[in-house]
Amino acid sequence: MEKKKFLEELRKIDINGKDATQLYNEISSLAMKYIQTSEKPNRCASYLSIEFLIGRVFYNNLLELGVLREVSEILKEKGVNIALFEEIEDAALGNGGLGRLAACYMDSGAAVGIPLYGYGIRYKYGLFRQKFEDGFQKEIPDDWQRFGDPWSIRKEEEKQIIRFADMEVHAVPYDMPIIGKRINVLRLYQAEGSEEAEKISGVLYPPDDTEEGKLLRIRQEYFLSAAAMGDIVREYEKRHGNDYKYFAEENSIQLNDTHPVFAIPELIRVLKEKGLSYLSALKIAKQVFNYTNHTILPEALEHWDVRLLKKILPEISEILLSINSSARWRHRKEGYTPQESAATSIYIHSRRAFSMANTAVFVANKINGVAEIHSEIIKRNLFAAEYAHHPEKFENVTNGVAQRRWLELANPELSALIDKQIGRNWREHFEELDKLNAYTANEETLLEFIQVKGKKKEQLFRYIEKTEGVKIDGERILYAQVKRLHEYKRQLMTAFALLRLYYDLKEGKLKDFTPSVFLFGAKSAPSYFRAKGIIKYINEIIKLINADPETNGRLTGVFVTEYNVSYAEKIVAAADVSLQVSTAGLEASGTGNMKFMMNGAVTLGTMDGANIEIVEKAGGENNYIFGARVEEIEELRKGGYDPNSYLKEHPEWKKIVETLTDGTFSDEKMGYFRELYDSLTIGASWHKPDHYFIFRDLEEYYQTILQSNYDYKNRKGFAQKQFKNVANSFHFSSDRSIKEYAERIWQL
Ligand code: 26Q
Repeated sequence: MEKKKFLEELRKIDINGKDATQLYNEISSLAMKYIQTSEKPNRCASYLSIEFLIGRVFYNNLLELGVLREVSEILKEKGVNIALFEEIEDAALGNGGLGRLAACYMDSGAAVGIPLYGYGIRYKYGLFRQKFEDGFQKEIPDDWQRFGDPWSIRKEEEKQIIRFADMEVHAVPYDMPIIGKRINVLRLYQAEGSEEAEKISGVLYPPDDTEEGKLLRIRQEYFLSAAAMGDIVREYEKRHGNDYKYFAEENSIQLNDTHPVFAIPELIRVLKEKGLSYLSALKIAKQVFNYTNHTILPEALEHWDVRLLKKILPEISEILLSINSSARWRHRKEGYTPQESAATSIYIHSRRAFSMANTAVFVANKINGVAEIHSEIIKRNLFAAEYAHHPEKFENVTNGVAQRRWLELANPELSALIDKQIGRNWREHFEELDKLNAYTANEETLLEFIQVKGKKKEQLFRYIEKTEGVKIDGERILYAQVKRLHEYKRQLMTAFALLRLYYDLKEGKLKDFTPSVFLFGAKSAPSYFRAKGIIKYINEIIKLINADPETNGRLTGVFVTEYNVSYAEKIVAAADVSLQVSTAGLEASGTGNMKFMMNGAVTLGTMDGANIEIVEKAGGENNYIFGARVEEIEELRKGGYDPNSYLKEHPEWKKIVETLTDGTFSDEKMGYFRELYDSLTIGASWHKPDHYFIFRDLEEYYQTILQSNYDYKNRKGFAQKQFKNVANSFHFSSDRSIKEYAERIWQL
């Protein structure tokens, strides 16, 4: 980029009478004029994902272009604070970890110079925006394009036609440059051509409880898969015409979970259309595709009805049946037992449906989990049959996060402190962070660190005061649990612990309690009844606590509204304690945990997902681990777990849990709280009572919170734990992850 010219032109911009949106578009468009995407080499990797949770692009792009500081200064001269652009809302084309991971990987691919090309959907409406009304979550459509979309370029001439049995749809690419050592492209497709067509890129995760909803989901997944495959094949043909023998050599395609798995039968379909035999096409597919699993929860494993597929994608359905036959033939040849055959079956007779995970597992060259423990669990349980015959197909690539967004941008104050000790190289070479270990016992460094934390907390508290109307003052220890709302993440367990703190404080049982803030941030899927009940319950508890003058100043709860990437940037920088308390075995990795660690929060959590690696790197003495390990949970699941007898023996917790039904709190007769109570004590929706083992871990959780709270009294000692986490977070950079993908999976 010609930095100087850009800045010169920026100086000439007239700001008079322009609002934030206008200026945002003008400056962004100006920057875009200077951005030239890198040449695409013959061999590259494509990353297919139904979500890309990019968040705010403006600051990140200026940062990557190396002009953020200068732009800020020039605007200042004109009387504009660059923070003005915080008014521009995030593009939330994703809903959680998997989507944010895709965004961090795009960032890292460009940063380390790997040719990595993203393919996704340009949803008109991203993840809903959240409001609370009386503590109930309300959803508002996310019309992110009302601010314009200056960082994308519509590529009319590269549009394609996607064919369903009953309709044709135009897939129009919008290219977003991803800036780093290389400039890669994230290509998001918009569906056009008719009102029906437009629905396909209408919203992220449309409800799929009706047949119509399911068909729309299938259309979305196929739309993404077919557009991406069409693009990749067309690029290839520019070089080799109709000779496909180099296709596998030049392409590696990563399937981000099963949502883009239709890319497999689609590639086979296209290659057959070009004249290849089914078997040659399958052979190519087996070389180019790789599959990342992100969850073992049975309800999140996709199965598509053969009847629905036949209706709108008959050819794809036929090809899936062929792949199923190929798999059966191969499994017989390789001696899979009947049980193993059943477990790996692509077409599942009893359900009249295709298992998208098994399709991916059979075809993929490499299959990976997203943290060590998760990769072990998929080898041992979910994909054990395949692992028994093809251990060479399995890899682990522990997730990572982009330190440029999650440390440099989110926490310039801590970044400056790091720069002072070890220089500026860590932005591209995060392993250099290790050098901070020389300063973890340095008094002056720790005092500066404490100051930085204090400042970030102060900034966050003022922001919370403005946006949530909750006033927080004085020195506080900040506990944060921010992530999607799901029962397995156990926000409900934190709610119980928080309520217990409140009662114990009131009864004078907690001497020397360091004033604390418990911060929650989470969106619930609109149709997830129980998750919505948990949100309301937490909000009720917070209302009770914050209104009580007796505990005021010592305990505050806050549930931030509209938790998103930009809010996360503020929270991870400020938190002292990162709450990561999922039932062991169920959080595949977590990436929030890494963002907190990098910013110097200790992890208070279970031995699950990447928490295990965090503790391994930063030391058990610098984190707070509690609760049942995976092995114990697996034992408990086999039988012998009785939540009711636990409650009988622990009246202090029984009293807390019964606030769900004894009238302490009101859900306005909506039945949320009663249903939650039943789910814990009787069981519901095919689950046993307390399916996520809250009562197994609750008391230990509470004691661990108290321990951390007590340790914080020694502020310097606690700061040392926190700073050790920063110093040892280099493993969790997505630069490291993406290099592992490039070397071990894509062979780039
Ligand atoms: C499946 C079927 C039907 C409808 C929806 C879905 C569905 C949609 C989204 C299933 C799963 C997802 C998203 C999963 C996800 O975000 N998983 C998270 O991935 C992160 C990145 O690897 C991990 O860090 C988290 O542990 C994991 O929960």
